[in-house]
Amino acid sequence: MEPLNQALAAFALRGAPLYAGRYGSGHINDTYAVACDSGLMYIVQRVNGTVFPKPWELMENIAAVTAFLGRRTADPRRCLRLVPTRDGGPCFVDDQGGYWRAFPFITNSVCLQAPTRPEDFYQSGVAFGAFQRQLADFPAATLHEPIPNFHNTPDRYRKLHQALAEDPLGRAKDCQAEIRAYLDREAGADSIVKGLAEGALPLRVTHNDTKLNNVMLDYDTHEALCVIDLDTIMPGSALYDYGDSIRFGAATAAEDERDLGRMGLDLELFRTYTRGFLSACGDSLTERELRMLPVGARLMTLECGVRFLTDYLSGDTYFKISREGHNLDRARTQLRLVEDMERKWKEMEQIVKEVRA
Ligand code: ADP
Ligand code: GN1
Ligand code: MG
Repeated sequence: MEPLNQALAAFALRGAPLYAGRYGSGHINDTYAVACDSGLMYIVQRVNGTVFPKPWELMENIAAVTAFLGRRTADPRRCLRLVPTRDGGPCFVDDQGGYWRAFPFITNSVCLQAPTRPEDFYQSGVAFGAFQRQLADFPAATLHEPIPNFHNTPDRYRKLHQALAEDPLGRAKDCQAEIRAYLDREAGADSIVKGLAEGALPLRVTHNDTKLNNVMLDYDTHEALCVIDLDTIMPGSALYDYGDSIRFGAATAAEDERDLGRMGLDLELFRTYTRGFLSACGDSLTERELRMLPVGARLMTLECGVRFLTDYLSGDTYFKISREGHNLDRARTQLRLVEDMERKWKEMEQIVKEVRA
């Protein structure tokens, strides 16, 4: 039997499946929408075993977090739930070793690739803020790390130094100015990791892929319903999730824009997201976390740039590229964004203050 059909038979779906088709525009997993004769719909997904070499760890994370959220949220549209297998397990392994999971389809919802208006970005802040608040007393240290050291910025710098030392394709000579600019910013890049290690920042559940397309909104009102795509949940800092949303969503240009003059921080979008995020979780963050929100935005941008530069120097082995120098272009936009944040630092701090007031 085809792995998909094995999976459809394995999960405790209500009714017999009438239809199963590829669904959505995720880049990682194989996602199917399934319609049953009961009238119910499901999402059935095969986990990408290359990106996630230990899928059982990631499934244990998802099972623990969704069970915890489910106990706090009665509305099924406001929290992702796992459909168990017929023998009560959280996932199914097909005869080729593929890991599958199933979720009830979130009805009357939409998942946007880009905001249709600033309010959509606000609502994604509400969704990720609510996720933080609801998980504030989850024992984060019990979670696995599907990708170890994911947001360990000093470790990302260590990898950059290694790539520079090896320089396998002789590319370092083409980007001396960028290398210098990134290395100039290495001091202080440990502020979140250090804060976590010293206990000054609390260890929390982090999502780690806080883009708009991992949030379900109500189809009619575009109001936030819930966060999806829980593959990269790990223990970490709330500043990671907030920071990465700003890096991606409050930038004035795409991550791979070649015209660097177009890249910068949109302070109004920064305010919009911060308002949404804090409206949902402001009271569960500590004073230090709140003060460090701009630090989170800058460090996540810096770190992502370091990763792009490292991948460029190493021969583009991690991030998919579709043109020569694609990763260097990305490293350049991130640097531009960091520089613009440094220029607008006082305004960023002021906006956080105003939103908190
Ligand atoms: P990927 O890791 O590949 O991005 P996602 O878990 O984000 O996978 O799912 C891919 C797409 O499937 C989402 O962008 C969304 O459109 C849709 N989707 C996922 N889960 C649900 C759900 N429970 N209800 C409705 N749509 C969903
Ligand atoms: C990757 O797969 P995608 O595009 O959602 C990366 C993120 C980076 C992002 C940069 C698992 O995310 O950490 O911020 O690219 N995800 C992983 O575009 O490495
Ligand atoms: Mg996704």
